[in-house]
Amino acid sequence: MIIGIVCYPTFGGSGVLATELGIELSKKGYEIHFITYNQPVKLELYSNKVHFHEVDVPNYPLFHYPPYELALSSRLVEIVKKYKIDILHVHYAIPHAYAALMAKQMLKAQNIDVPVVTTLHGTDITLVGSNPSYKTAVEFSINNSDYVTAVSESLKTDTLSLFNIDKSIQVIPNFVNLEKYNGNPSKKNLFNKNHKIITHVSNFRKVKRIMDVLEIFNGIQKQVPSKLLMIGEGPEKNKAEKKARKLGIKDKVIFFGKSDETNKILSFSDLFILPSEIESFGLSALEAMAANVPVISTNTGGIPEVNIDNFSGLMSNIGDVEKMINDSIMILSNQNIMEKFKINARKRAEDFDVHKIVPLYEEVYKGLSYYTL
Ligand code: GMT
Repeated sequence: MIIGIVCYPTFGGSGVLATELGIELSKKGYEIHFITYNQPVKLELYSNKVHFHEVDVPNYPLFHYPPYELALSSRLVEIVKKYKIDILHVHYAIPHAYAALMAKQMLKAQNIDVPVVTTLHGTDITLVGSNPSYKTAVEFSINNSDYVTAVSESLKTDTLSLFNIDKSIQVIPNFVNLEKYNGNPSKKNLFNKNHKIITHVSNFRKVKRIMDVLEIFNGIQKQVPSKLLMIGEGPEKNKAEKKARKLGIKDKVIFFGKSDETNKILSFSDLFILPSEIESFGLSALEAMAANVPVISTNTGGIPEVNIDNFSGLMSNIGDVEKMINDSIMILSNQNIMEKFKINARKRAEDFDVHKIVPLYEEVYKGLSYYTL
């Protein structure tokens, strides 16, 4: 089967998931074509089963906003015809589902029928998609996709409550490749052996509550010698650097920037912090758990479907920094408790093993294949 994947080529969870999905499908013999504006960051074109097609958006002085959807839909038509794509799988509704449906219409006019699978990831629904400026188009895109999946029950519920949806939505959770997380903890030598390593990975947007990460770490380091590794880039980063200075913990906080080696950093981490305000799934928490790292998180959105309270980590209400400090100290200061959480974290991550979840997408593709020529 030949599958076209449309995604954001960035470090964001939806792009990472889509890229890993394409790579995994290619290993199973599918021919995969990524169609997006840059080569996805995690994509190595190591196989003749994986192809990347760039979407070029020519600029023109008249355009205040370069029309990416237009360029993407034209490129999709071209690629579907040229490579005889059987299925288009688009990740993140805005604008990918919309562009794919336009492409589908254009192809229909040429007697080519290509099914569109849309996977909803989170902010395309909860934050951006439900904005009145986009809502009508997002609703149309969901209702007119051939198949719709969401990464958590929570996101499915949000979608059904925020939009008028007459399409059924299947929950297919995100997955993790556990083999990538059999790291080498000796890397801990990079830091003082007596220091615990606390890690946070995100795109540093407001919804991630980066200031809470720093407050929590500030509380922890007063009682447990530790370092905080902040991985990622985004609008809140400058503010976070200032806050670390203000709290007097600048020397204990390391801002790594973007990294495609989070698996290695997680392999020598002791605790992962995710105090998000909105989180449809929390792929970064799952990756931490795969690396045997317990998760201190909020109980918002889809996080409770991933992190099990008092098993793989501990959960708090949004903004309950005090509880998150106390929970962290409780885990970090008792070796036996920490070991138990570490083992449980990995055990829970195994429920989301790539080999369990990818077949669910394959079932979806096979169910739609009667459409193909
Ligand atoms: O978290 C972000 O802001 C990035 C965003 C994305 O689309 O890349 O992540 C969303 O999709 C991820 C993959 O499905 C989920 O793990 C994240 O929870 C979700 N983010 C939010 O809901 C805020």
